[in-house]
Amino acid sequence: MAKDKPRLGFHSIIKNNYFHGFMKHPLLYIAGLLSLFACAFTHAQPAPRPNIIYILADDVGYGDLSCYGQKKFQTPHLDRMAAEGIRFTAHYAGGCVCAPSRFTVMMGKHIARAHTEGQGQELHVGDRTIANLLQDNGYATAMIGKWGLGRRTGLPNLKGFDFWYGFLDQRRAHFHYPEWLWKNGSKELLPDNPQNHTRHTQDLFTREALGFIRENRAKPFFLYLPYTLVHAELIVPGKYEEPFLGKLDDKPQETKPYGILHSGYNKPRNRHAAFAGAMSFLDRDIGKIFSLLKELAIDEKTLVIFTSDNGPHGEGGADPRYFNSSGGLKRGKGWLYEGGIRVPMIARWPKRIEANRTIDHPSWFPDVFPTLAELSGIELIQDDLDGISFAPTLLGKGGQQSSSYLFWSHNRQRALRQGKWKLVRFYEAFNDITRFKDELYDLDEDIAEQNDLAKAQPEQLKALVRRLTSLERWK
Ligand SMILES: [Ca+2]
Repeated sequence: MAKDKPRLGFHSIIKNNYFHGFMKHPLLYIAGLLSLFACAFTHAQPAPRPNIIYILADDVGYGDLSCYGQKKFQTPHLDRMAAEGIRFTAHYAGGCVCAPSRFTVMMGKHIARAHTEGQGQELHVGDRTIANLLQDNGYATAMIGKWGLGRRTGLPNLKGFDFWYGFLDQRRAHFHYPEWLWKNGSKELLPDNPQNHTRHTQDLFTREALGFIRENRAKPFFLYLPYTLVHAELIVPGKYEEPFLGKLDDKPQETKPYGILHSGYNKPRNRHAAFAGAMSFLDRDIGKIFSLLKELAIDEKTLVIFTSDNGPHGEGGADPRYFNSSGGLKRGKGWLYEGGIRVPMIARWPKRIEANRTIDHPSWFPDVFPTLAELSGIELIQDDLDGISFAPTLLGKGGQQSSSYLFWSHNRQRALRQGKWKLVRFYEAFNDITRFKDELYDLDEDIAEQNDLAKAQPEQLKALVRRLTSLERWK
């Protein structure tokens, strides 16, 4: 059953009030706002409250996991996670590049209402994240990895995270051997790391993630884990590449000496082996997380979700064509065809989520906020979100509602999915919505978006165009 989401205007009212009084009593004002939100926005229910680990990989394509069809390498821990949980085949990121996509997952709103499209923007003062909600309802919370949602009003500690570690900005996060990382607002120095490659961020993020889980095992926790693999720079420790050397049609490339940050990507010597190695590195750490959950006897209390923020990239030497990283979908990162936005998504929660299921329910990042709220027993009283909880699907219950539409926007592209139909629009110029080309696809018959039905299905096209036109008002 399709459901239109209400729009209450709550978000903008709060935002404007804040700026009015901020200069005089900022701390009091923030405290007041938080209590207002806590009272008006939610109502806590006693139980059950699972731990939640939301793992957001960077630029992992729909076809980059062996349980989603990858043939050139294996991802055994993710495959096992899928076998023990549920695998979504029609889950969408909120955008086709990093930051916009992440805004939608944190805020539960589509890309235009999350007031971002490009990179380098901030969460505003009044923006309420899923972490705010869980924190206010007794969860210990952590963000470990790449934040990318602000360095001032959008700092993770202002957006619901008790603990945060990693990169604040996107640009530095392209490099896996930085000379420092943020830890709760202080710099953790990693001297000589860029030169000597002593500490890969994947190891550091996992170290902190395992530490946070261990430390908070006795209380409900929310761990947001936006890893930076497998985004460029495509440099991983040799031991991960080694199993693939000579096996993936590599032609060794010239590489520069290491040691210069932010001067462009260094190429991996064996780019295919490096990519397969990076995926193996990521997969290994998924295994470490599950091992710890079992060791601490909290495996059955913990929901783990794995997904990716957008489609596969070709940056820094990556070769998505060779690996079929889009899994047969059209294009990849930066496009609103399926390859840019449809992503792998696996959820595992022993005894609550039935094992070994595959589901084609269309869902997307804005759904994550209400889903986690529902699974945590938090009732959203004033629901200003664009997402719809997919908790009924996870738990195998009936009554799953569907969004009446899914919507994406990126530069001069727009895309809209309604049921099986998808409209892709290309504007000819920025800031001119009068000149464009529309394409229409039937995703049930043509998931690869090869057969444009815009001319053959004028009525369907008209229906989607009507909706798209109404959504342009958010721009
Ligand atoms: Ca990304």
